[in-house]
Amino acid sequence: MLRQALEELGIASDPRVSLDPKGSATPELEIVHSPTTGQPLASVRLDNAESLERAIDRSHAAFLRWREVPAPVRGQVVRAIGDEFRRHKRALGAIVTAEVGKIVSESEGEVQETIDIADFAVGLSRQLYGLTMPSERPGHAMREQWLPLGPIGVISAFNFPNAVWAWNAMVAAVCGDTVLWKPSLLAPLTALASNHLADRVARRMGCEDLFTLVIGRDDAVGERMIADRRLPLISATGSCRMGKRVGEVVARRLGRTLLELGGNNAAIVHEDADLELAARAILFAAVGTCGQRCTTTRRLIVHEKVADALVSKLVKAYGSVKIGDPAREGTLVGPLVNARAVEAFEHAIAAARQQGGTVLVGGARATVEGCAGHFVQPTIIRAPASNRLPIAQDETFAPILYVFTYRSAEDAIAMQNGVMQGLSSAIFTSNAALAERFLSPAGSGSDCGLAYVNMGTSGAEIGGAFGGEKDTGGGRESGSDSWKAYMRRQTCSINFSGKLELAQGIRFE
Ligand code: UN1
Repeated sequence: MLRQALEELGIASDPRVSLDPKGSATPELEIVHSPTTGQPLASVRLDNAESLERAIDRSHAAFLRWREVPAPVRGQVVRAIGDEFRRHKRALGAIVTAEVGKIVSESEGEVQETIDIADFAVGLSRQLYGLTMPSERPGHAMREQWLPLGPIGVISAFNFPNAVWAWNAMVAAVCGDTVLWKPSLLAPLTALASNHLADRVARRMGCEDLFTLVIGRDDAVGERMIADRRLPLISATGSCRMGKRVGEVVARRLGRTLLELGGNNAAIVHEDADLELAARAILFAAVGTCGQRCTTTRRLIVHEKVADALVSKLVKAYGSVKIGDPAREGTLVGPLVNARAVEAFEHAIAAARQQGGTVLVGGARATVEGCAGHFVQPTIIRAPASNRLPIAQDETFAPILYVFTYRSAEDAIAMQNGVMQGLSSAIFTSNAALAERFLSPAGSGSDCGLAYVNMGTSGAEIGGAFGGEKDTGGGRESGSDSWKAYMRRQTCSINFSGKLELAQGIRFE
């Protein structure tokens, strides 16, 4: 299946890849393991300081050519790339499933995000609007324009190995930028396939090196990449720890960052909510992708009057989700990505128990016949009556849902905001006033970048700006006016009066 998909996408014969991996990882070689079987799938030859240097040079040279191409013409290249992803959606989805263990429908959903953002970027290519503003001087004009920025460094995580690159790459491309991509070492095959698809379309249309891939370790490649002044923007997705490092190094050279880091997302369920709808939404948001989305619901904050009713619905639903091979139809929960993720899952559960939490369902590894990979049981843990459960302050990338109860909506909002991260949030209520309170224009409601009403915390559409506040990093990717992060702004003033006049009425004669 994997070989077939890699062949369809033209990378089975890539000299960097061997589908018959032998030995173990070295500084120059990474072994990709299947999260489902634990077995090695492929080895991938890694980049080093010299090949990174050449890659940045190529990307920079390509930028100088690409920025001269009119934006709507750049859009035509992105349109063709989107069509290529449409054609190969299934094959690319199969690689995502094999490499990171997402169920097929979610893997294909992720490729769909790529197709959608390509469509969005095509439209955007004719809408990179600047403003005009009235000048205070007669015979003068003022306007603002948006200019290409440079080669953009993109660092992506394993959990959205295709779509997060595309959010950056498709938008950056219409903005006139080139993209240098360092993917997670847990998902290099998806990166090779995605970059190859985009690159071959662009090449066919006469545009070389718009999309460049560097696969490497943090010390050899990552650190050098973020320190390099030729990359004016580093857009990084991953842990808060990684983002703080990127932020620090890039700030030292006064570069720009776009950071999309951890989340610790809560769903508030009020006493008047439709509990059936809430349970279904929370099930997908907490258990989907085996809890490995940055938007996963990790905390349930439920009104004490409906807590038992909702929790028993959830416990029942958790008991019936099918855990198994993510490539099989009917599976809803695939494996965690690796053994370390299983350890983190177990550590969080042990800590929660020690802190007085009660495991209501799950709480252990899961066994799947014929698959020796990293399976765990989706888990619900009820916080003690005091609501004190310090482990719930951490983002554990696993399907663990902590349950807290509340009496007043104000307390619920304060609890939802009471973590370091600020990515996604949700409220379930049939009370329009409470929903509006949650979204208050004063900013006193949810403090997150994403706020949902009667929907789960995950599954954003590409049309909105995606990202969050506080330790989530503050960056915005994808739709709305996120494109402005990939361009530089210039304020232009033009004197057509034939006379020199200074602003602010200054006379200098
Ligand atoms: C991520 O987990 O890094 O909103 C991205 C969502 C997806 C993207 C998640 N559209 O869940």
